[in-house]
Amino acid sequence: MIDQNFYSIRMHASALGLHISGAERIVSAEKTDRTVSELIGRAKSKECRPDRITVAIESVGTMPRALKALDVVTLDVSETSRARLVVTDILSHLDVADSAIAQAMHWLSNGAAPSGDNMRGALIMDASTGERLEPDQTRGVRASRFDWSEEEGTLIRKKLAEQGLSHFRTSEALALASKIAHGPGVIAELCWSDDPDYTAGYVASLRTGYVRFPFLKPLGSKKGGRTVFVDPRSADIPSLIRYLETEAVLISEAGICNPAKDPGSFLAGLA
Ligand code: WAQ
Ligand code: MG
Repeated sequence: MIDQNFYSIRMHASALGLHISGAERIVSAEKTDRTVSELIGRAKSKECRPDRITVAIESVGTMPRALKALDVVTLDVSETSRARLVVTDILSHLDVADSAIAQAMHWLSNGAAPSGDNMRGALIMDASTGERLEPDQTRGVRASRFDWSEEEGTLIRKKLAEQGLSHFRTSEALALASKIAHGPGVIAELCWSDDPDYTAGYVASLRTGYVRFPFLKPLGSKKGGRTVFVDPRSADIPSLIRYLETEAVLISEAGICNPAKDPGSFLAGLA
C-alpha cells in the first residue's frame, strides 16, 4: 500500500547532557529514510561529537497546512546600533510599543532565561506593554513542525543564493519566520542568532516580509533569541502556542528575494 502520509522528523544531538545541534524536516513517506540519514549526518558533522542523537519520526497526516513564504529583503546597515534603530522604526510602524521594543532588545541582548542564559525557545511578548506571556520563561516556546516543500526549498535556496545568501541558516530562519508570522494574533518577530560568529538577524511580519540585517548583534556575542510580539486583543496564548509547537506547516511557495536596499527607501515604502 502506498503511504500518503507526511512525517515530521526531528533530530536532537547532545554531549554530556548539553544540546549541540537540532534540526527538523517534514517529508513525504518515501523520503523518510533518506532524511533520517541526512539529519544524523548533520549531527555528526559538528565539531563537538555528540554522545547522544535522538531522532523522532511522527506522522502528521496527509495534508500539512501549506503557507507562502515571506518575501525577503536585506537592509544594508553596517553598524549594529544603527540597525537596531531601523528595527525600532519598523516595529513602531507595525504598532509595537516603544517599551515592548526596548524590552525585547534587552532580553535578546542579555539572555532571557532567569539564569541569564539564552532560552531554547522564543519569548511571547504583549506588543502594547512588553509584558512576557510565555508560560515557561526558562525554555520559551519552540516553533516546530515546519519545513520547505522539496521543490520550493530548492527554489528558495537558488533565489537566496542569487542575492548572495547561501548560508543554510537563512533559508531555515525564513521558513521558521514564515510559520511564526502566520500565527494567530502575531504582529511581528524579532530575532538574532546566539552563535558568536553569526551576526545577522531579522524582523519579520506579514506586512513587511522578512527584513534582514547583516549586523544585528556584535561579532563574538553569544546572546541571541527570538521575540514574538502579539496583539493582546486578538491573541489567545494557548492557541498560539499550540499552533507554533504542533501544527504541521509546509512552506509550499517561495516568495520574492529582493536585492539589498538602503533602510531609508525601505521605510519610505512602508509609509
Ligand atoms: N522556536 C523558537 N525559538 C527558537 C527556535 C525555534 N524553533 N530555534 C531557536 N530559537 C531561539 C533560541 O532562543 C535561540 O537561542 C535563538 O532563537 C537563535 O537561534 O541570514 O541562526 O538558531 O537571514 O542561533 C537569523 C538570520 C539567524 C538568518 C537565526 O538562530 C539570515 C539563527 P539560532
Ligand atoms: Mg544557534
